Amino acid sequence: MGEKEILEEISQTVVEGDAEKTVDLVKKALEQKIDPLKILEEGLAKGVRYVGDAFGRREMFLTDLAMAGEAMKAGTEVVTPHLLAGEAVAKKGKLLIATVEGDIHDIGKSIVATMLAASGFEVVDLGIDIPSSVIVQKVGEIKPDILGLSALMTTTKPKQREVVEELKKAGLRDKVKVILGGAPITPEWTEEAGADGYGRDAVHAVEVAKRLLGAE
Ligand code: B12
Repeated sequence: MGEKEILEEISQTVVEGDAEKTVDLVKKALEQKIDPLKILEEGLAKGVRYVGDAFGRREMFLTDLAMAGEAMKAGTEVVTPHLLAGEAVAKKGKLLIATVEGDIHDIGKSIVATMLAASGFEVVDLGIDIPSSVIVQKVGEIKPDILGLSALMTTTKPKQREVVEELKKAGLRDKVKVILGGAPITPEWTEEAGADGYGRDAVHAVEVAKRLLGAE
């Protein structure tokens, strides 16, 4: 199987929600030395986004979404160690990352966390559904250079702005750069929320984080 076919097949098995088959194919792709990032974006994520869109059009159901999510997660677990296997990199800074309150989507956030760790950031991942007050408290404790906030739903993205506002109230806003991410996030929203940057995907997130710290 060529690269294109295998990536296509991975995305298809995610759509079908077949975690076992997805894992097998991901292993096969890695054996064939296909770029782990391509496996993530053009294989796994492509499949899960397809299901998300079909769910949005009510052509697929919550169980399909859940199964595709599980297949994506299983595949991601096989790929991520390979992202980290690159050569040693200089330490760049500390990143605190969380999915905002009310939101339990964690696949994209975890990929971003892994990519940033692979690029030399020290990463603290608070997890999912984290209240703004807890995030702000952790910023005070951990003193990260960058705070990453993930929100996958239009209903939870206002929480990103809430965190920025609470950082201001706590006198911490100028001590940390805030980057946003998640499917509904746009540059316009980033500005509206008062954040410093936004990452379209994990590769872009690394670029933006480095740029904000002035480290190339
Ligand atoms: C898988 C999935 C689920 C899984 C999540 C499993 C898990 N462990 O995460 C399950 C089944 C649990 C789920 C549940 C729900 N979901 Co859902 N889900 C999805 C789906 C299909 C894919 C998300 C995903 O993993 N994508 C793959 C990853 C790799 O991409 P990503 O998350 O976008 O992340 C990338 C970038 O955005 C960026 N990024 C992400 N985070 C960050 C953070 C930073 C700091 C940076 C810089 C970058 C960055 O980099 C990532 C890597 O490239 C999306 C569809 C979509 N288009 O997003 C719907 C979607 C987000 N879900 C949706 C809904 C409605 C729900 C539910 C409410 C359904 C329900 N009725 O119960 C619940 C919500 C529960 C809750 N309270 O959060 C809607 C949201 C609609 C809206 N209001 O905006 C969507 C858009 C589907 C749709 N079209 O309707 N979901």
